Amino acid sequence: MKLYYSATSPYVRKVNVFAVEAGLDGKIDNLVTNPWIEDAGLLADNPLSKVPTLVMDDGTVLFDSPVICEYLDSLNFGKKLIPETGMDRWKALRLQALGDGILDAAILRFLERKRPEAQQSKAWDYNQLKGIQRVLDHLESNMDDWDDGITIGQITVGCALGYLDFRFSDEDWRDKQPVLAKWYTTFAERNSMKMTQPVII
Ligand SMILES: N[C@@H](CCC(=O)N[C@@H](CS)C(=O)NCC(=O)O)C(=O)O
Repeated sequence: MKLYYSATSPYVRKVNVFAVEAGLDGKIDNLVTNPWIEDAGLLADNPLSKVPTLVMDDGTVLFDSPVICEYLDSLNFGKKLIPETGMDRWKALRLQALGDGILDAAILRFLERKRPEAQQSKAWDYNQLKGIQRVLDHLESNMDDWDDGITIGQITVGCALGYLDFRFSDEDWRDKQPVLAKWYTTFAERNSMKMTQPVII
């Protein structure tokens, strides 16, 4: 399998962490691309021109990290990372949605900061920040509801917190979320997280 890859994309990281946790380490070749600059190969495979985009061995293309992770879990012969039935499934998917929501807002903030300063909107940035803070507060108060093992939900939240540290290290979230911070310290020690640290190339 091939994965259109950017070393700073947290959604790509999510897929790569998921692959390692699913026992698929070494089964995916990362194909380095910059989705913000037209890449003919990526455009031909994904009209959205976004990473992650996965090309299966038979040439079938999948995109959007939740879809790619579903596929990877179908190849996972160990404990499923996306519970297949029951309330565990809905809780894991809901947690994934919260983690992806943090990422969507954080990416919007990052892109806003790249615009010429005169065009940046502080109010708009603040609105995204408030959304992230609301989700962090929610996570902090609801962690006793998390699955004991590892699921797509925890992987996504872990990658989201990693992205906040990577891009917004001046705004430490740990002060207000000590329980989440403690969880993340342990989670970040997993091999899958260490192997996929974001780097600016
Ligand atoms: N919902 C998508 C988000 C993917 C995404 O937004 N990726 C960014 C990089 S972090 C991208 O490729 N952006 C390029 C663009 O929007 O043109 C997922 O979960 O995979």
